[in-house]
Order: sequence, then structure tokens, then C-alpha cells
Amino acid sequence: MKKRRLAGVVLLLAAVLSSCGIKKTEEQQPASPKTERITVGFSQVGSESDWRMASTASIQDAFADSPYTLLFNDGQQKQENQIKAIREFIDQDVDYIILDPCVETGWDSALMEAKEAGIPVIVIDREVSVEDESLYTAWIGSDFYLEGQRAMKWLESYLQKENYEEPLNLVGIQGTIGATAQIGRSRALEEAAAAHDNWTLLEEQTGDYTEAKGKEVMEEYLRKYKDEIQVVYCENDNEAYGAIDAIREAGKKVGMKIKDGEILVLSFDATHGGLQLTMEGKIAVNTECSPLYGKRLVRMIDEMEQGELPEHHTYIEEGQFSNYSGIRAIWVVDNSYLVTRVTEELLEEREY
Ligand code: GYE
Repeated sequence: MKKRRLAGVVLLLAAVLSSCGIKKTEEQQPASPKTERITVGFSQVGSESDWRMASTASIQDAFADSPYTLLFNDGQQKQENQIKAIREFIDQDVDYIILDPCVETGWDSALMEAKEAGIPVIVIDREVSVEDESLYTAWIGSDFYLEGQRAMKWLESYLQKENYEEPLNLVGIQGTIGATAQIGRSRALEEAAAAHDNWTLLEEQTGDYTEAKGKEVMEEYLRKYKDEIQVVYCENDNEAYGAIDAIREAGKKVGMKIKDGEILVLSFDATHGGLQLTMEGKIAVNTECSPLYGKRLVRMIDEMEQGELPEHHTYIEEGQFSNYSGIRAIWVVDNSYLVTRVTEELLEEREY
């Protein structure tokens, strides 16, 4: 008995000594699985817009402050790059994948591979359209169709308030074709144009969510339709910046006085720059789309680490901004949504 106790003490002592001794070598070796940090691979669409840059910053900042390691990949607006990134994340054996898919379709095999590797995929912002919804764990993003409906409702209310009954010609500068944000916003424009007898949607073309392409498309519209355009529907703020430049360079004015020949600009995102132009009345109404996903994602992974299963489909709540004081709220189907005026204070506090 005594002998055994002694042997125990000797063993313990040996263990302590050897643990001191191997400390250095332990540091040189890869950490044991238990102490390894959780790794999250994030496949971002690209860096095409202010919104996108804000989304990247929000996610990188939140993860830098978290216990998780973020691996970031910029897909440069190409689905093939994003699929490649997903495969690389699988090879690296990450614990989670976050995907903001540039377009909706074509993800089935890559997501199947992630599922087979046992890696949960969280889809953000734009959606994926897959046969089997269990290929991703959760999606969180905006209701883009509703955003478009809100913009169109605002326009309809504005024309009513201003007793504008003449024919109205609209042009659309679309986002990246096939992206959920484009599909929903374009659909709302097309449906609203079809629902009004005196509205004509002259043309829609993609501006790929960039300022340069937005400008090019608007220049073409102005050459083609001359003084016929009353409204330009830009599917994001950067396209609106480009369109406003093109209008100015063509010697025309942007603003809400359609009857005086001004071209009314509608935009989405409500970034800092977009809201500045909204405050100046150059963008008539700016429908918000929030890129601030970072903290939510960290929280979601915290919860999943605790064994909780996130909601499969979550919409973010968003606002709408205008400098026109005549419309305080608009109705879409059975819901009313407030329209906020942009003030200096609001601009100062704006996070993106
Ligand atoms: O509106 C645009 C960005 O998917 C909601 O993508 C996002 C859109 C956003 O480039 O600015």
C-alpha cells in the first residue's frame, strides 16, 4: 500500500518535471485539437460597392473581436471564385463557412460537399436557390422584393401628393443579374410599372452595382431617350452616384420636380454617401439595406457552439429615407413603414 503510494508520488513528480521540461517543445508543436481556435471561412462577393466594403468591414471587425479566426476570401464578383473558395475552406477543414452568394443558382454541388464534410454553411445577404434546403444551416438577409415595393410605393404616393397625372417614363439600372437583390428589386419595379397605366418602363440594364457601370448605362439612356426620362431606379447607391454624374454631365438636373424637367432618382442601401445625397434631395428616396452582419454572425456562431440551431430564414428590418416632408409613412400590403428625414445628426451617427 505504502509502496504504491510512493510509486504514485514518484510518478506525479515525474509528470510535473517532464511537463516543465516539455513546455518549450509543446509550444513548437501544433496545438492540441481542444485548444485550437474555431475557424470560419467567409466567401465574400467582391468589393463592387460601398455597401460591400461596409459588409466586409463589419464582419472582419466583429470576428477580430471574437474568439474565432476568420479566413476571408474575395470572390471578385465571380461565382467560380466563390465555389473555389468553398472547396479550399473544406480542404482547410474550417468549422463554419459563411457565404454571400453573388447569384442565386449553381451552388448545389459545392454546398453538398460542405455538408458531406460536416461543415455548417451560413448564407448571408443574397440567397441560394437549391433543391435541398438542408444544404445550408441558415440564411439571414434582406427582403429585397419588399425593399423594391417600398421604393415604388413611395414614388406612387409622391406623384399623388404632387398631383402628377401625366405619363411617366422610368428606366432601371439593375444590380448583378441573378443576385437576389437584383431579382427582388427589379421585380418590384416591373410589377409597379405594369400596374400603372400611365407609367412606362423604357428599359432595364445591369450596372453591376458599380458606379462606373451605372454611369455608362445612364449615359446610354440619356443618349437614347433624350428628354423622355422622368425617373431612374438605381438598384444601389453606387449606381445612383454614377447616374447622377451622367445626368449632370448631360446638362440636366436631378431632383424631385419632374414637371420642371428634373430627373427623380431612386436608390437602395442608404449608405453614408447615399444618405448625404438624399439629404440634398438629389436622391428622392433611399430604401435601406443593412450590411452590418458582423456581430449577428458572431452571436450566431456562439449559439451554434452552445448546441443551438439557428432559424433557417431570417429577414433583417430596414428603414427608408427621404428629404420630402410630405410622406411620413407608406403602406405595402397590410403593413405601414415609416419614412425618415435625413438630418446632420443621423448622418453623423451612420455606421456605414
Ligand atoms: O445593395 C449592393 C451590393 O447584395 C444587398 O450588393 C447587396 C447588394 C447591395 O453590391 O450595393
